[in-house]
Amino acid sequence: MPKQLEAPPALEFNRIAGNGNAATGAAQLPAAALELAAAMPMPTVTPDPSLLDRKIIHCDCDCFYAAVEMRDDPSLQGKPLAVGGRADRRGVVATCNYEARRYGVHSAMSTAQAQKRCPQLIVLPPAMEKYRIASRQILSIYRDYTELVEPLSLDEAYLDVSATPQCNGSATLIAQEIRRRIADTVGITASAGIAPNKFVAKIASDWNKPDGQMVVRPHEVDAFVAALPVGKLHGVGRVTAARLNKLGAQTCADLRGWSLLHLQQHFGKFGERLHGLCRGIDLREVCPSRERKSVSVEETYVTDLPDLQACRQALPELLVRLAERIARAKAQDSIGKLFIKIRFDDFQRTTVECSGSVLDQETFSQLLETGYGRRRRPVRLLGAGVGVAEAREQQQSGLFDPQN
Ligand code: TTP
Ligand code: MG
Ligand code: MG
Repeated sequence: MPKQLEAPPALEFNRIAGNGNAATGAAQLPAAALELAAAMPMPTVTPDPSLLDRKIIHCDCDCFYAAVEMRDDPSLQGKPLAVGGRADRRGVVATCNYEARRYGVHSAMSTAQAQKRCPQLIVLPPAMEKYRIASRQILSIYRDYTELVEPLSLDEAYLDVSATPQCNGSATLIAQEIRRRIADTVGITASAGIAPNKFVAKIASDWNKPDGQMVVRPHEVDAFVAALPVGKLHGVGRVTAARLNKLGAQTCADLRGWSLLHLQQHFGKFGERLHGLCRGIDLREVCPSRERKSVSVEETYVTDLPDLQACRQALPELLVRLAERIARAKAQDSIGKLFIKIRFDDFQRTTVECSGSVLDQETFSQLLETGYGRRRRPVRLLGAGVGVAEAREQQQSGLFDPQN
Protein backbone atom coordinates (compact mmCIF):
# COMPACT_ATOMS: atom_id res chain seq x y z
CA MET A 1 0.00 0.00 0.00
CA PRO A 2 1.38 3.46 -0.81
CA LYS A 3 3.05 4.99 2.17
CA GLN A 4 1.17 8.25 2.13
CA LEU A 5 -1.99 6.38 3.08
CA GLU A 6 -0.54 5.25 6.37
CA ALA A 7 -0.89 8.61 8.05
CA PRO A 8 -3.38 11.45 7.64
CA PRO A 9 -1.80 14.70 6.43
CA ALA A 10 -1.91 16.36 9.86
CA LEU A 11 0.64 13.86 11.13
CA GLU A 12 3.12 14.70 8.43
CA PHE A 13 4.10 17.81 10.36
CA ASN A 14 5.07 15.63 13.26
CA ARG A 15 7.05 13.23 11.09
CA ILE A 16 8.99 16.03 9.49
CA ALA A 17 9.82 17.37 12.92
CA GLY A 18 11.95 14.27 13.27
CA ASN A 19 9.81 12.06 15.39
CA GLY A 20 10.27 9.09 13.10
CA ASN A 21 7.27 6.85 13.35
CA ALA A 22 4.13 8.85 12.74
CA ALA A 23 1.86 6.78 14.96
CA THR A 24 4.15 6.98 18.00
CA GLY A 25 4.65 10.68 17.43
CA ALA A 26 0.93 11.30 17.30
CA ALA A 27 0.44 9.69 20.68
CA GLN A 28 3.04 11.99 22.20
CA LEU A 29 1.51 15.23 20.93
CA PRO A 30 -1.56 16.79 22.54
CA ALA A 31 -4.60 16.94 20.28
CA ALA A 32 -4.55 20.75 20.30
CA ALA A 33 -1.00 20.76 18.90
CA LEU A 34 -2.06 18.41 16.15
CA GLU A 35 -4.99 20.64 15.27
CA LEU A 36 -2.69 23.61 15.20
CA ALA A 37 -0.28 21.76 12.96
CA ALA A 38 -3.09 20.86 10.59
CA ALA A 39 -4.35 24.44 10.46
CA MET A 40 -0.92 26.02 9.95
CA PRO A 41 -0.38 27.28 6.43
CA MET A 42 2.46 25.41 4.76
CA PRO A 43 4.28 27.70 2.34
CA THR A 44 5.79 24.78 0.46
CA VAL A 45 5.01 21.10 0.65
CA THR A 46 7.72 19.35 2.61
CA PRO A 47 8.20 15.84 1.31
CA ASP A 48 7.50 12.88 3.50
CA PRO A 49 11.02 11.84 4.60
CA SER A 50 10.20 8.20 3.98
CA LEU A 51 9.91 9.05 0.27
CA LEU A 52 13.41 10.51 0.26
CA ASP A 53 15.02 7.40 1.62
CA ARG A 54 13.73 4.46 -0.34
CA LYS A 55 15.42 1.54 -2.04
CA ILE A 56 14.27 1.50 -5.64
CA ILE A 57 15.57 -0.90 -8.26
CA HIS A 58 15.03 -0.27 -11.95
CA CYS A 59 15.64 -3.46 -13.87
CA ASP A 60 15.89 -3.55 -17.67
CA CYS A 61 16.79 -6.52 -19.85
CA ASP A 62 19.66 -6.24 -22.30
CA CYS A 63 18.69 -6.13 -26.00
CA PHE A 64 15.54 -7.94 -24.91
CA TYR A 65 13.97 -9.32 -28.11
CA ALA A 66 17.39 -10.12 -29.59
CA ALA A 67 18.48 -11.79 -26.34
CA VAL A 68 15.48 -14.13 -26.42
CA GLU A 69 16.29 -15.02 -30.04
CA MET A 70 19.96 -15.72 -29.21
CA ARG A 71 18.88 -17.87 -26.30
CA ASP A 72 16.68 -19.94 -28.59
CA ASP A 73 19.28 -20.23 -31.33
CA PRO A 74 22.80 -20.10 -29.88
CA SER A 75 24.29 -20.08 -33.39
CA LEU A 76 23.22 -16.42 -33.52
CA GLN A 77 25.46 -15.49 -30.62
CA GLY A 78 28.41 -13.30 -31.52
CA LYS A 79 26.84 -12.31 -34.86
CA PRO A 80 25.15 -8.97 -35.49
CA LEU A 81 21.41 -9.56 -35.09
CA ALA A 82 18.37 -7.33 -35.33
CA VAL A 83 14.72 -8.07 -34.65
CA GLY A 84 12.33 -6.08 -36.76
CA GLY A 85 10.40 -5.65 -39.97
CA ARG A 86 11.68 -6.55 -43.41
CA ALA A 87 13.60 -3.98 -45.41
CA ASP A 88 11.52 -4.65 -48.53
CA ARG A 89 8.35 -3.86 -46.57
CA ARG A 90 9.78 -0.68 -45.12
CA GLY A 91 10.18 -2.31 -41.73
CA VAL A 92 12.07 -0.84 -38.80
CA VAL A 93 14.47 -2.33 -36.27
CA ALA A 94 12.74 -3.06 -32.94
CA THR A 95 16.07 -3.83 -31.31
CA CYS A 96 19.46 -5.32 -32.10
CA ASN A 97 22.16 -7.08 -30.14
CA TYR A 98 25.32 -5.35 -28.94
CA GLU A 99 27.39 -6.70 -31.85
CA ALA A 100 25.05 -4.92 -34.29
CA ARG A 101 25.18 -1.71 -32.20
CA ARG A 102 28.90 -1.47 -32.97
CA TYR A 103 27.91 -0.81 -36.58
CA GLY A 104 25.62 2.03 -35.57
CA VAL A 105 22.42 -0.01 -35.83
CA HIS A 106 19.75 0.96 -33.28
CA SER A 107 16.04 0.69 -32.43
CA ALA A 108 13.60 2.57 -34.67
CA MET A 109 16.11 2.78 -37.54
CA SER A 110 14.73 1.54 -40.85
CA THR A 111 15.85 -2.01 -41.55
CA ALA A 112 17.11 -0.91 -44.96
CA GLN A 113 19.38 1.67 -43.35
CA ALA A 114 20.53 -0.88 -40.75
CA GLN A 115 21.53 -3.31 -43.49
CA LYS A 116 23.45 -0.56 -45.22
CA ARG A 117 25.43 0.04 -42.05
CA CYS A 118 25.94 -3.64 -41.41
CA PRO A 119 25.57 -5.77 -44.58
CA GLN A 120 25.95 -9.07 -42.69
CA LEU A 121 23.15 -8.14 -40.26
CA ILE A 122 20.74 -11.00 -39.57
CA VAL A 123 17.18 -9.73 -39.28
CA LEU A 124 14.51 -11.84 -37.59
CA PRO A 125 10.81 -11.04 -37.41
CA PRO A 126 9.53 -10.32 -33.88
CA ALA A 127 8.01 -13.28 -32.02
CA MET A 128 5.97 -11.35 -29.48
CA GLU A 129 4.47 -14.34 -27.74
CA LYS A 130 7.94 -15.62 -26.76
CA TYR A 131 8.84 -12.19 -25.41
CA ARG A 132 5.62 -12.02 -23.40
CA ILE A 133 6.32 -15.39 -21.84
CA ALA A 134 9.84 -14.30 -20.87
CA SER A 135 8.43 -11.05 -19.49
CA ARG A 136 5.92 -12.89 -17.30
CA GLN A 137 8.65 -15.18 -15.94
CA ILE A 138 10.75 -12.15 -15.04
CA LEU A 139 7.84 -10.38 -13.34
CA SER A 140 7.20 -13.40 -11.20
CA ILE A 141 10.84 -13.35 -10.05
CA TYR A 142 10.46 -9.68 -9.06
CA ARG A 143 7.31 -10.48 -7.10
CA ASP A 144 9.26 -12.88 -4.92
CA TYR A 145 10.92 -9.79 -3.44
CA THR A 146 8.16 -7.19 -3.25
CA GLU A 147 4.54 -6.52 -4.11
CA LEU A 148 5.61 -3.07 -5.25
CA VAL A 149 6.51 -3.90 -8.85
CA GLU A 150 5.62 -1.41 -11.56
CA PRO A 151 6.25 -2.76 -15.06
CA LEU A 152 6.99 -0.08 -17.65
CA SER A 153 7.20 -2.34 -20.65
CA LEU A 154 7.82 -6.00 -21.41
CA ASP A 155 11.46 -5.75 -20.38
CA GLU A 156 11.63 -3.26 -17.55
CA ALA A 157 10.14 -2.50 -14.17
CA TYR A 158 10.60 -0.53 -11.01
CA LEU A 159 10.72 -2.38 -7.71
CA ASP A 160 10.48 -0.75 -4.30
CA VAL A 161 12.46 -3.07 -2.01
CA SER A 162 12.56 -0.70 1.00
CA ALA A 163 10.77 -3.27 3.14
CA THR A 164 12.18 -6.44 1.57
CA PRO A 165 13.69 -8.78 4.17
CA GLN A 166 15.75 -10.96 1.79
CA CYS A 167 19.50 -10.43 1.40
CA ASN A 168 19.53 -8.63 4.76
CA GLY A 169 17.56 -5.86 3.11
CA SER A 170 20.49 -4.93 0.86
CA ALA A 171 19.08 -3.60 -2.41
CA THR A 172 22.47 -4.16 -4.05
CA LEU A 173 22.41 -7.86 -3.17
CA ILE A 174 18.72 -8.18 -4.08
CA ALA A 175 19.44 -6.76 -7.55
CA GLN A 176 22.35 -9.13 -7.98
CA GLU A 177 20.23 -12.11 -6.95
CA ILE A 178 17.37 -11.10 -9.24
CA ARG A 179 19.73 -10.73 -12.20
CA ARG A 180 21.29 -14.09 -11.51
CA ARG A 181 17.87 -15.74 -11.33
CA ILE A 182 16.80 -14.11 -14.62
CA ALA A 183 19.96 -15.43 -16.27
CA ASP A 184 19.49 -18.93 -14.80
CA THR A 185 15.78 -19.37 -15.41
CA VAL A 186 14.97 -17.18 -18.41
CA GLY A 187 18.34 -17.45 -20.13
CA ILE A 188 18.92 -13.76 -20.84
CA THR A 189 20.72 -10.96 -19.01
CA ALA A 190 19.33 -7.86 -17.32
CA SER A 191 20.90 -4.72 -15.91
CA ALA A 192 19.83 -2.84 -12.79
CA GLY A 193 20.05 0.59 -11.24
CA ILE A 194 19.64 1.01 -7.51
CA ALA A 195 18.85 4.42 -6.02
CA PRO A 196 16.58 6.22 -3.57
CA ASN A 197 14.16 7.28 -6.31
CA LYS A 198 12.80 6.23 -9.68
CA PHE A 199 14.48 8.63 -12.02
CA VAL A 200 17.97 8.10 -10.64
CA ALA A 201 17.44 4.31 -10.59
CA LYS A 202 16.38 4.39 -14.25
CA ILE A 203 19.45 6.33 -15.33
CA ALA A 204 21.68 4.08 -13.23
CA SER A 205 20.36 0.90 -14.86
CA ASP A 206 21.77 2.14 -18.16
CA TRP A 207 25.18 2.92 -16.70
CA ASN A 208 26.76 -0.52 -16.71
CA LYS A 209 24.75 -2.14 -19.47
CA PRO A 210 24.84 -4.91 -20.59
CA ASP A 211 24.75 -7.39 -17.70
CA GLY A 212 25.74 -4.89 -15.03
CA GLN A 213 24.39 -2.82 -12.21
CA MET A 214 25.05 0.51 -10.60
CA VAL A 215 24.20 1.79 -7.15
CA VAL A 216 23.67 5.45 -6.33
CA ARG A 217 23.51 5.77 -2.54
CA PRO A 218 21.47 8.55 -0.96
CA HIS A 219 24.55 10.68 -0.19
CA GLU A 220 25.79 10.22 -3.78
CA VAL A 221 22.60 11.40 -5.47
CA ASP A 222 23.47 15.07 -5.30
CA ALA A 223 26.80 14.75 -7.14
CA PHE A 224 25.48 12.10 -9.54
CA VAL A 225 22.58 14.27 -10.66
CA ALA A 226 24.63 17.50 -10.81
CA ALA A 227 26.76 16.09 -13.62
CA LEU A 228 23.86 14.79 -15.72
CA PRO A 229 22.95 16.52 -18.99
CA VAL A 230 19.47 18.08 -18.64
CA GLY A 231 18.16 15.76 -21.36
CA LYS A 232 18.46 12.85 -18.93
CA LEU A 233 15.78 14.26 -16.63
CA HIS A 234 12.48 12.43 -16.49
CA GLY A 235 10.00 14.20 -18.79
CA VAL A 236 12.63 16.23 -20.65
CA GLY A 237 12.49 15.21 -24.29
CA ARG A 238 14.58 16.45 -27.17
CA VAL A 239 12.61 19.67 -27.62
CA THR A 240 12.74 20.71 -23.95
CA ALA A 241 16.40 19.76 -23.71
CA ALA A 242 17.19 21.93 -26.73
CA ARG A 243 15.26 24.81 -25.14
CA LEU A 244 17.14 24.42 -21.86
CA ASN A 245 20.46 24.27 -23.69
CA LYS A 246 19.58 27.43 -25.59
CA LEU A 247 18.79 29.14 -22.32
CA GLY A 248 22.27 28.18 -21.10
CA ALA A 249 21.62 25.04 -19.03
CA GLN A 250 23.58 22.01 -20.22
CA THR A 251 23.77 20.05 -16.98
CA CYS A 252 21.66 19.74 -13.86
CA ALA A 253 24.29 21.75 -12.00
CA ASP A 254 23.61 24.63 -14.42
CA LEU A 255 19.89 24.27 -13.87
CA ARG A 256 20.28 24.52 -10.11
CA GLY A 257 21.29 28.13 -10.57
CA TRP A 258 17.74 28.93 -11.74
CA SER A 259 15.12 30.02 -9.23
CA LEU A 260 11.84 28.17 -8.96
CA LEU A 261 10.07 31.28 -10.23
CA HIS A 262 12.33 31.52 -13.25
CA LEU A 263 11.75 27.86 -14.11
CA GLN A 264 7.99 28.28 -13.69
CA GLN A 265 8.02 31.31 -15.96
CA HIS A 266 9.65 29.30 -18.72
CA PHE A 267 8.09 25.89 -18.22
CA GLY A 268 4.85 26.45 -16.30
CA LYS A 269 3.93 23.66 -13.94
CA PHE A 270 6.72 21.46 -15.23
CA GLY A 271 9.15 24.11 -13.95
CA GLU A 272 8.45 23.03 -10.39
CA ARG A 273 9.22 19.45 -11.27
CA LEU A 274 12.43 20.46 -13.02
CA HIS A 275 13.45 22.39 -9.91
CA GLY A 276 13.20 19.20 -7.86
CA LEU A 277 14.57 16.78 -10.45
CA CYS A 278 17.80 18.70 -11.06
CA ARG A 279 18.42 18.40 -7.32
CA GLY A 280 17.81 14.65 -7.45
CA ILE A 281 14.34 14.85 -5.90
CA ASP A 282 11.69 12.58 -7.37
CA LEU A 283 8.88 11.54 -5.04
CA ARG A 284 6.97 9.34 -7.48
CA GLU A 285 6.04 6.11 -5.81
CA VAL A 286 6.46 2.67 -7.30
CA CYS A 287 2.87 2.05 -8.09
CA PRO A 288 1.75 -1.46 -9.02
CA SER A 289 -1.75 -0.15 -9.68
CA ARG A 290 -0.35 1.80 -12.61
CA GLU A 291 0.09 -1.40 -14.52
CA ARG A 292 -1.95 -0.99 -17.63
CA LYS A 293 -2.13 -3.03 -20.72
CA SER A 294 -2.89 -1.77 -24.13
CA VAL A 295 -4.13 -3.77 -27.04
CA SER A 296 -3.29 -2.33 -30.40
CA VAL A 297 -2.67 -3.04 -34.05
CA GLU A 298 -0.65 -1.12 -36.57
CA GLU A 299 0.27 -1.20 -40.20
CA THR A 300 3.28 0.17 -42.03
CA TYR A 301 2.14 0.92 -45.56
CA VAL A 302 4.22 -0.09 -48.56
CA THR A 303 3.32 3.25 -50.11
CA ASP A 304 2.67 6.23 -47.85
CA LEU A 305 -0.94 7.24 -47.33
CA PRO A 306 -0.88 10.63 -49.05
CA ASP A 307 -3.60 12.49 -47.13
CA LEU A 308 -6.27 12.41 -44.44
CA GLN A 309 -8.81 10.92 -46.81
CA ALA A 310 -6.52 7.93 -47.49
CA CYS A 311 -5.91 7.50 -43.76
CA ARG A 312 -9.65 7.50 -43.11
CA GLN A 313 -10.10 4.78 -45.70
CA ALA A 314 -7.45 2.65 -44.02
CA LEU A 315 -9.13 2.92 -40.62
CA PRO A 316 -11.98 0.36 -40.87
CA GLU A 317 -9.59 -2.48 -41.66
CA LEU A 318 -7.41 -1.58 -38.70
CA LEU A 319 -10.45 -1.47 -36.43
CA VAL A 320 -11.60 -4.91 -37.55
CA ARG A 321 -8.20 -6.32 -36.62
CA LEU A 322 -8.25 -4.41 -33.35
CA ALA A 323 -11.66 -5.79 -32.44
CA GLU A 324 -10.43 -9.33 -33.10
CA ARG A 325 -7.40 -8.79 -30.97
CA ILE A 326 -9.44 -7.31 -28.11
CA ALA A 327 -11.77 -10.30 -28.27
CA ARG A 328 -8.82 -12.70 -28.08
CA ALA A 329 -7.48 -10.80 -25.07
CA LYS A 330 -10.97 -10.94 -23.51
CA ALA A 331 -10.57 -7.24 -22.85
CA GLN A 332 -13.90 -5.93 -24.17
CA ASP A 333 -15.15 -4.99 -20.72
CA SER A 334 -12.09 -3.20 -19.46
CA ILE A 335 -11.42 -0.66 -22.19
CA GLY A 336 -10.58 2.69 -20.63
CA LYS A 337 -9.19 4.74 -23.49
CA LEU A 338 -8.85 4.79 -27.25
CA PHE A 339 -5.81 5.93 -29.16
CA ILE A 340 -4.45 6.46 -32.64
CA LYS A 341 -0.79 6.40 -33.46
CA ILE A 342 0.64 7.95 -36.60
CA ARG A 343 4.15 7.85 -38.00
CA PHE A 344 4.69 10.37 -40.79
CA ASP A 345 7.02 10.01 -43.77
CA ASP A 346 9.65 12.07 -41.91
CA PHE A 347 9.57 9.43 -39.11
CA GLN A 348 7.98 11.83 -36.62
CA ARG A 349 5.42 10.06 -34.48
CA THR A 350 2.33 11.29 -32.76
CA THR A 351 -0.28 9.64 -30.58
CA VAL A 352 -3.73 10.99 -29.82
CA GLU A 353 -5.96 9.46 -27.18
CA CYS A 354 -9.22 10.00 -25.42
CA SER A 355 -11.16 8.16 -22.78
CA GLY A 356 -13.77 5.75 -23.99
CA SER A 357 -15.01 2.24 -23.46
CA VAL A 358 -16.29 1.15 -26.88
CA LEU A 359 -14.67 0.79 -30.28
CA ASP A 360 -16.41 3.62 -32.01
CA GLN A 361 -15.21 4.33 -35.52
CA GLU A 362 -16.32 7.96 -35.42
CA THR A 363 -14.21 8.60 -32.29
CA PHE A 364 -11.16 6.96 -33.87
CA SER A 365 -11.77 9.02 -36.99
CA GLN A 366 -11.72 12.22 -34.91
CA LEU A 367 -8.51 11.14 -33.18
CA LEU A 368 -7.02 10.48 -36.60
CA GLU A 369 -8.01 13.92 -37.82
CA THR A 370 -6.41 15.57 -34.76
CA GLY A 371 -3.21 13.56 -35.14
CA TYR A 372 -2.97 14.09 -38.87
CA GLY A 373 -3.55 17.82 -38.37
CA ARG A 374 -0.39 18.03 -36.28
CA ARG A 375 1.90 17.59 -39.30
CA ARG A 376 -0.24 17.23 -42.43
CA ARG A 377 2.27 15.01 -44.22
CA PRO A 378 2.08 11.62 -45.91
CA VAL A 379 1.66 8.81 -43.39
CA ARG A 380 3.87 5.76 -43.26
CA LEU A 381 2.32 3.93 -40.33
CA LEU A 382 -1.11 3.97 -38.72
CA GLY A 383 -1.96 2.29 -35.44
CA ALA A 384 -5.16 2.01 -33.42
CA GLY A 385 -5.46 0.73 -29.91
CA VAL A 386 -7.19 0.75 -26.56
CA GLY A 387 -5.92 1.13 -23.03
CA VAL A 388 -7.07 -1.69 -20.81
CA ALA A 389 -7.21 -1.68 -17.04
CA GLU A 390 -5.71 -4.87 -15.65
CA ALA A 391 -8.01 -7.10 -13.63
CA ARG A 392 -5.77 -6.71 -10.61
CA GLU A 393 -6.00 -2.97 -10.89
CA GLN A 394 -9.78 -3.03 -11.00
CA GLN A 395 -9.91 -5.10 -7.87
CA GLN A 396 -7.66 -2.66 -6.12
CA SER A 397 -9.38 0.51 -7.24
CA GLY A 398 -10.56 2.43 -4.25
CA LEU A 399 -7.38 1.69 -2.38
CA PHE A 400 -5.53 4.29 -4.39
CA ASP A 401 -6.26 7.90 -4.96
CA PRO A 402 -7.79 8.86 -8.32
CA GLN A 403 -4.61 10.23 -9.85
CA ASN A 404 -3.00 6.82 -9.64
P1 TTP B 1 14.69 -1.36 -24.61
O1 TTP B 1 14.81 -1.80 -23.19
O2 TTP B 1 14.62 0.11 -24.88
O3 TTP B 1 15.91 -1.89 -25.47
P2 TTP B 1 16.61 -3.31 -25.44
O4 TTP B 1 16.19 -4.13 -24.27
O5 TTP B 1 16.43 -3.96 -26.76
O6 TTP B 1 18.13 -2.90 -25.31
P3 TTP B 1 18.88 -2.32 -24.03
O7 TTP B 1 19.94 -3.32 -23.70
O8 TTP B 1 19.47 -1.02 -24.49
O9 TTP B 1 17.87 -2.15 -22.95
O10 TTP B 1 13.41 -2.00 -25.26
C1 TTP B 1 12.95 -3.29 -24.93
C2 TTP B 1 12.33 -3.96 -26.13
O11 TTP B 1 11.29 -3.15 -26.66
C3 TTP B 1 13.31 -4.15 -27.26
O12 TTP B 1 14.06 -5.36 -27.12
C4 TTP B 1 12.43 -4.14 -28.46
C5 TTP B 1 11.28 -3.25 -28.09
N1 TTP B 1 11.43 -1.92 -28.70
C6 TTP B 1 10.76 -1.64 -29.90
O13 TTP B 1 10.02 -2.49 -30.41
N2 TTP B 1 10.93 -0.42 -30.49
C7 TTP B 1 11.75 0.55 -29.97
O14 TTP B 1 11.89 1.65 -30.55
C8 TTP B 1 12.43 0.26 -28.73
C9 TTP B 1 13.34 1.29 -28.11
C10 TTP B 1 12.24 -0.98 -28.15
MG1 MG C 1 16.12 -3.25 -22.40
MG1 MG D 1 13.44 -1.29 -21.66
